[in-house]
Amino acid sequence: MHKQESTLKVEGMTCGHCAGTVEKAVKSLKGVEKASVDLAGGSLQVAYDADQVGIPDFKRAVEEAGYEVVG
Ligand SMILES: [Cu+2]
Repeated sequence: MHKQESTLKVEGMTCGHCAGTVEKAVKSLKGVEKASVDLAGGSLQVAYDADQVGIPDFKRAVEEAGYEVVG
């Protein structure tokens, strides 16, 4: 168990539905404790166990949901 928090910049989210879709996609990954989108800031904050999951997984999940991680 290696708890970590990261914030990613996500492009393409325009409303609460988008935010919910992104949160759900990332939360479904094993090892993710919390995923929350700041729609105004275009960012996604994730709390996770770095032994199980990491930024490349979040990036893939967001992109599969139809949005783009830009940083
Ligand atoms: Cu939307």
